[in-house]
Amino acid sequence: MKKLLVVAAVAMTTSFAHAEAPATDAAVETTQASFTQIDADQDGMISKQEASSFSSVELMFDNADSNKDGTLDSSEYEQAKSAETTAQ
Ligand SMILES: [Ca+2]
Ligand SMILES: [Ca+2]
Repeated sequence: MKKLLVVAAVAMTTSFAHAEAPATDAAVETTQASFTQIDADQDGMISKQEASSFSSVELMFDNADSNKDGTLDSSEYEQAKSAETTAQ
């Protein structure tokens, strides 16, 4: 009976030793999506529909669309992004 306890104890410590190391979550900066990330169909323009997947982009969309053609090109996007970070 005593032997069985020892075996059980050894089995327990072994399983603890093999416990997985905590997975390190790669800290991904999600605050600013890149233009190519937002441009889902890769046509070089961010449509309002594409922007709607990114709330931060959707919010600034109308302001960012300086030529009011309903889409953002990369320069409009970059400009709006830098304007946003320099604001306040
Ligand atoms: Ca697009
Ligand atoms: Ca535009």
